[in-house]
Amino acid sequence: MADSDPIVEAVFDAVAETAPAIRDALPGRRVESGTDNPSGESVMAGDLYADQLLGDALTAVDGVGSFVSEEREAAVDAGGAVGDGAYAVAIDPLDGSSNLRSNNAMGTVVGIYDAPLPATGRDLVAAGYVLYGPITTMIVADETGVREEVIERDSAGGDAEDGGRAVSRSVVEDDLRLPEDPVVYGFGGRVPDWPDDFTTYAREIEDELKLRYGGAMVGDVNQVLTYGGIFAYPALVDAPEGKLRLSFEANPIAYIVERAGGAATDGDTDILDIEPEGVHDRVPLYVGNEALVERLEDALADE
Ligand code: AHM
Ligand code: MG
Repeated sequence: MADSDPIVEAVFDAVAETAPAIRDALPGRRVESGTDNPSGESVMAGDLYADQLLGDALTAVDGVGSFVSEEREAAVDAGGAVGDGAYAVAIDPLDGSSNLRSNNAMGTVVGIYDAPLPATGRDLVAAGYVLYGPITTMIVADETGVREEVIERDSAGGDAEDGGRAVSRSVVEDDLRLPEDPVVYGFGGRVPDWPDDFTTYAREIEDELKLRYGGAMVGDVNQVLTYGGIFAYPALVDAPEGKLRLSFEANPIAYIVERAGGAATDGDTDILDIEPEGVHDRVPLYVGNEALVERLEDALADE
């Protein structure tokens, strides 16, 4: 990758350094916290803990002017003027946290915007996610491309020489591209709740690709990045905006997949061009290999 932006690097350092602590804290936080988030969903104890750790770490980064989280109603002012040298960082602290009970994959999604939120995905300067799988990986995307890193706690626990950093980031893939021949698909929501035009498209895809759906967007999108294919959390008959949030989930994922050579749409418009009304807006998300996303747009336009 080309010389990277020091603020962006500092944000990903902070996320990487928080990841092992989040992971360690999960075993005791697999229960509901008793509160709802601004989207009206029940929050797990793990969501709250991850939100707290990431909020503390990211608001301490020089150059982060504002911190916005899926779990918080309002932005946290971190000092510095967003759009004038400072960035707004949006996170989904624990994406797929309903997988805590069943012990399946989860992640942390990060979007770094050069504009106060709500903003469009065109204001992203970088985006990424941590995937808490059998190993902890971090996908980092900026204007130069996409890379995959493995995050590990240093066995020495950090020392004075490296500034006390207790976590290492090792690049394992420095130019991640979507494979040209798609292999997997994963579509969210109950089939009876899908609109007919999407169901017709899904029936075609089922004949061509292999189902991989794990209920955590980060895990499911990582399969698409690895093997090629398409992930969707579609518009539903009773929820035309789908489930996922534009600022915290859809925009960062669209940015990553587009930088890796793929495409992302709400069914009609490139996700990155969508003008939000509020920071917790939801949007249908269809993301993956360009040809599959184009076919999806055609299928939805036919109705
Ligand atoms: P969350 O951020 O509250 O965990 O919700 C988002 C998650 C996504 O990771 C995933 O794609 C979707 O919700 C799964 O929903 P469902 O359980 O309806 O399949
Ligand atoms: Mg999420």
